[in-house]
Amino acid sequence: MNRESGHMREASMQYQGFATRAIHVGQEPDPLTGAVTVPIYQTSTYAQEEIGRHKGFEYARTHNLTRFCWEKNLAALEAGNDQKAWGFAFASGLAAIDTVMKILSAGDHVVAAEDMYGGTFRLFEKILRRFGVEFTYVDMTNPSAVRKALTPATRMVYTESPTNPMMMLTDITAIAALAREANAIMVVDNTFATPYVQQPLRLGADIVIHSATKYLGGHSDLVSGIVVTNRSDIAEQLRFLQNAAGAVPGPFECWLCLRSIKTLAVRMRQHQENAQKVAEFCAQHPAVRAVYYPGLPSHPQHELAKKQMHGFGAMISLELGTRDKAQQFARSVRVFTLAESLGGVESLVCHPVSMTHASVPKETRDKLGITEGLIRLSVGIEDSEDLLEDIAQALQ
Ligand code: P1T
Repeated sequence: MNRESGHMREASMQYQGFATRAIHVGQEPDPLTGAVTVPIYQTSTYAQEEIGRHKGFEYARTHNLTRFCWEKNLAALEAGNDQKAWGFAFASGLAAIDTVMKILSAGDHVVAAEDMYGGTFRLFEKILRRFGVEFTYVDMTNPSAVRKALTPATRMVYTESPTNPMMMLTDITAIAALAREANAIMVVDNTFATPYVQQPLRLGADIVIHSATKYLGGHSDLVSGIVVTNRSDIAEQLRFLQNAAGAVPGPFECWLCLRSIKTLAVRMRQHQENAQKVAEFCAQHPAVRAVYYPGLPSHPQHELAKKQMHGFGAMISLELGTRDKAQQFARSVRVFTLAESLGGVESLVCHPVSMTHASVPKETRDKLGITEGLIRLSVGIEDSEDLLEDIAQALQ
């Protein structure tokens, strides 16, 4: 019984399909009672038989079986059947990112995507820079810009794909090859895609990060994060850092994630079907100046999306022209809710400039197109007719 086996009994077979793995890996019935859901091990410590003799469980920051099951499950979804991988769960997406960055030391250099979640940028610039880590922000859609930014001190290349909020893609295979040449670790924040849509480790990345608060949790009722790597040397560092820095999630959050992951495949299919309809509807609407969605042929990286993604996700940004128009839209929607976050079953609308990307400098926002008129949609799994009708009346 340990974190490698994830649960008290190993599954005896390798599940081929994604949805089957999502439902069964790490979630085998409890051998003691037959419970088909993993128990919530709500304990901070474990009785030891005598000094130096215990069941492998000493203290819950280090050892918690509900968490181990969740970590094992997501590792299996990101890496597939043919690779060994290790998962590490955290108290939030940012706690996951913060812990991954603690692999670095003062003097190390990171090449990062210029378009990213504002909180990630804030962590890099306002905190990690003070500890002597250097960052260069580049257009990750352009491999030669990445190549130019690499220095002998570069130890990490960090990206999101699709990016938040402009839905730009990183050619993960190409950029991971550049990182490898430079002896740098390739990190992909896979929050917008989910492992159902994209598996960066299989494309050459070394580390995948998720804000599990989003699609993995899927119901807007938890805050959590998780990291997966297929490199044993990195897993060893992350295992040490997870315990030594201590930003672990509680067992209830892990249990909620285990509950939610069982429906990830069906949710993502519906999210994507709805998002494609919303994107196509908005693309032909005269009030919408631009639609940013990798599933539209007009997206500059549509071909790359078809190559490295299984579908196109369900995040869409719209340029409406002015703050007033964005405000009017946010006030008028009835099915969509104005809120930060994304990836829940309910549709949300967000105004990145004033909400998720307020900490990004104005000149960077202007360069990227994060304007006062930009709104971001997280398309939920309601009936698509209701979503289209809601958008139509709000754009009027
Ligand atoms: O909120 P937290 O669980 O800490 O996750 C941070 C985070 C990390 N990575 C990406 C790509 C994210 O989008 C986020 C959080 N994003 C939002 C809250 C948002 O509305 O964009």
